[in-house]
Amino acid sequence: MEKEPVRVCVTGAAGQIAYSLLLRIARGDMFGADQPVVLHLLDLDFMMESLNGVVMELDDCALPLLVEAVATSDVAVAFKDIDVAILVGAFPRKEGMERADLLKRNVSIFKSAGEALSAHAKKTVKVLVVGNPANTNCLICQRSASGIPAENFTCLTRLDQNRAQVQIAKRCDVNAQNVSNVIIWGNHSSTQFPDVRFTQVQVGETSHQATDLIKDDIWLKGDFIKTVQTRGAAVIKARKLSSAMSAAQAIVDHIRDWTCGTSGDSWTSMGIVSDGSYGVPAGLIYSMPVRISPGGAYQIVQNLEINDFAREMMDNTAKELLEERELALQFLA
Ligand code: NAX
Repeated sequence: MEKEPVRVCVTGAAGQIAYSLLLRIARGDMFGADQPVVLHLLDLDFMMESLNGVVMELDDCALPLLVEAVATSDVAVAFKDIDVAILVGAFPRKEGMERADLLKRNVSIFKSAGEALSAHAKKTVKVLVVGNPANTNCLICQRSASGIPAENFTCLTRLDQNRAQVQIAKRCDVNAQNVSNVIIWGNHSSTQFPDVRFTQVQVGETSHQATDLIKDDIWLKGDFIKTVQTRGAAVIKARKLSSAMSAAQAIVDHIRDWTCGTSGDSWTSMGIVSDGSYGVPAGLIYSMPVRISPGGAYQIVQNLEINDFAREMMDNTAKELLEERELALQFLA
């Protein structure tokens, strides 16, 4: 018997990330080749003509798993009974704009999104915030969504993890698939800490510690971290547009792992509500390593050794998030 469709809302659905993402969801990359989907596509009023064009294209793909694609600028329609919310739409940073202004605009968007999720979505809805500043937008959304468990709110740091994984793979001359257990700690910003102290690299039949294979602490603590932290800016400089294809891939990876679970002993990084583990202030949305069971329950990977270098990096990104939170909460009142 055919499965019940999964209802997935994507906001910012007329934008460039969505353009790379929607086909991936509709053809089964996110939920599997036997899982029908209904797409709820939300964008602003003035983008409806463009969004209708995207829906025409989705129709024209003649996809067996796509039951329906609904284009709307009404959150009540967009969030009605959804299982998954992928919140991509956000107010973009404009030239000369102050950080406080950007936060203010986004607090208003993500407060409304949280309230609307609470009013219209399933109480089990899984929420992934992509729009920047992703961690703090997620925090505002989570706090505004009464009746939905805090652990259902996550933000995207998988793109950072994928970027780090590839840097290590290139350095070790292996495929990215052979690199596991990279961690992204903290904010999806240039203060994030890509941590490869526990990363494994499979070479042939043997698994090695990445640090033993690479044997270059100066690179690992220097250029490697810098490259991952500033990769988004490097893509913008080259493409004159921000990452879209790779962001879509990371969104697919994040939701697929959150739905199907991580495999074996491996873990992945997600921005989640901190429970105080590793000395991260409770309540912040902070990227951490998690193991996920099929269905979506996740646990923070515990008992990883935090040395002085890691402590400093983790505290630095937490400090930035605390400042963002303080500013954002002023606008939430
Ligand atoms: P685009 O400007 O191409 O698209 C954004 C879309 O969102 C537009 O169609 C706009 O009309 C819509 N929108 C704005 N406010 C909305 C609202 N309140 N409700 C519904 N729709 C709304 O941006 P795109 O390149 O798709 O990027 C979207 C967001 O992702 C940005 O905030 C960007 O900074 C962020 N990113 C986050 C990443 C992450 O890893 N967390 C990586 C990629 C990306 O930089």
